[in-house]
Amino acid sequence: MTEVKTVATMAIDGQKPGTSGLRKKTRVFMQPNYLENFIQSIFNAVAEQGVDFKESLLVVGGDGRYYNRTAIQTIVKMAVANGFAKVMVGRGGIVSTPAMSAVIRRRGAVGGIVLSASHNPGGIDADFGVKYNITNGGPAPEAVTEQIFKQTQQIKEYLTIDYPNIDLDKEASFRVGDTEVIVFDPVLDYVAVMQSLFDFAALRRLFDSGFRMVFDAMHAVTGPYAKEIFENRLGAAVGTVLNAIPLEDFGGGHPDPNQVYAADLVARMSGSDAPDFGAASDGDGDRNLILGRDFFVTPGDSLALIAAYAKDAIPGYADGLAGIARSMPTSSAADLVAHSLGVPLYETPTGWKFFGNLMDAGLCTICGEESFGTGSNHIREKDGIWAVLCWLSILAKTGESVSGIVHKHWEKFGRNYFQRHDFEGLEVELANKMVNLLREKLPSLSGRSFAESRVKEADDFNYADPVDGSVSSKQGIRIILEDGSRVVIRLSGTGTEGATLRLYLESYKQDGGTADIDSVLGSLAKETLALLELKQHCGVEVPTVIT
Ligand code: VG1
Ligand code: CO
Repeated sequence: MTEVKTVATMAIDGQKPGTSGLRKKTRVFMQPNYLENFIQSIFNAVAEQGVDFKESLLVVGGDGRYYNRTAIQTIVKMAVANGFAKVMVGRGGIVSTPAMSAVIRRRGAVGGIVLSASHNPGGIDADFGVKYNITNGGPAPEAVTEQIFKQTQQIKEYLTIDYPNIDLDKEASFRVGDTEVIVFDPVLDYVAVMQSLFDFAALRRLFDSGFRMVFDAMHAVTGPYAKEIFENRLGAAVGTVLNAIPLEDFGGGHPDPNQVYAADLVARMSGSDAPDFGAASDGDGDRNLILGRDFFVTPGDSLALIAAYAKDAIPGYADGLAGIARSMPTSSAADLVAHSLGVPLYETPTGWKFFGNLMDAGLCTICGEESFGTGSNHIREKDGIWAVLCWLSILAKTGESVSGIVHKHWEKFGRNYFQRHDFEGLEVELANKMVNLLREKLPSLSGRSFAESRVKEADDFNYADPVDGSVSSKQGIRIILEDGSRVVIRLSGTGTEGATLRLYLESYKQDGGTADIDSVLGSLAKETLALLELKQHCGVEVPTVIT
């Protein structure tokens, strides 16, 4: 039964990983050999690096979406056939992205496979995804995803075994051929990492004092983690965690924790009887939304505030920060904090894979992206529950409200007004053509008047990794104005249908932060759309989502 079977296959087009793994429609992944080809290509790329599977542990899990369980069974059989010494599988197939990173690091795994399309909806007619994380626990960097892609183009066969499906719902350890298969509870590994960073006793006292919170797990992966940490360990009231049971279609929702898709939570956080604090996480548990009573904290401000308070409010960072990193489109609020702390600030392309080298080299401690991602060097992924624990620690330490803390910060540092406008469902060719035309215009923009100021610089962001020197080009068009305002324009690399244009708008003011954001950023948005000729090229002019 455990005899290795070599199955002939043929290369399938389009298996190129994007910003975060390979994401496609679920039905695409369900086509014959589609998943198998990609998994074998990952194994082939890892083997090419000289890894001996006979000595190696592989971790497998996903966010619980439709096809998760089927895919896990396929992967376990392929891992056995490929000769891994050990395969660890999350119970119920549920492993959040940050927990995967923690488990890989704590258990010394060679890597892990996360089955998730993150914040994209789930279901047979929605999205599925596969992401490979390397030995440091982080998403495979571009050099590795390129190798995987190369393998997908030349694959001729994959290895598997004929074997009954394993029981995913019972913790157990058993042998399949020469491989030890372990079904384990990843919540415990994750909780241990959180306990090593945060003062759980102090957070318990916060809840004992009557502090009220709601956490929306959006029927995605964080439910079991959040229940264990907030309700069981920290004593938050039972019912604090909403939508705690992971569902294959996320209850029909869009597990993207922002003001648009977490509208129910935003409504619960409004009015004078609202809880003190609200938070949510996405499909695979790496993003976070932070809300106060009638108050939304932008991810850029959240990153800046966590960095500013970490040393005093969180024991895991008592020695201070080595540096802060943010993706290029993220607001510069964190830069001001880095400056005041006297630590370096690194600006990377979009995608968490670019932070790994910086953290491995000890150059930065805390990282963040405007797309509701924040994290630190405790693992190598962004971490939704970690961000919530950071905020709870800040609230416990200061005894102030969420909005009070943010307003104080704006008084001291000024405010980086920031919004992202997404235009989804554009035709790929038209969107590419439009962005290419803008790229051609860039050299002629400098000096031209733009949104009540003038263009100081316009370029396409190129990144040279300070650790290994690798270069990533065309990572987003930047238009920087003389008054310090900025627009970034790029196309999404995580979608599964059409193209999504993202406009990132930022304007800095030392005004205590009280201006109306739409009036601050309005002309910047308008002029950028005119410059892009979005309406002429793509036939739309109103964003589908504003965050
Ligand atoms: C988006 C975000 C990016 C994030 C990526 C993965 O990518 O902009 O900041 O790292 O999603 O997050 P893109 O290419 O669509 O802009 V997740 O939580 O979807 O793994
Ligand atoms: Co995610």
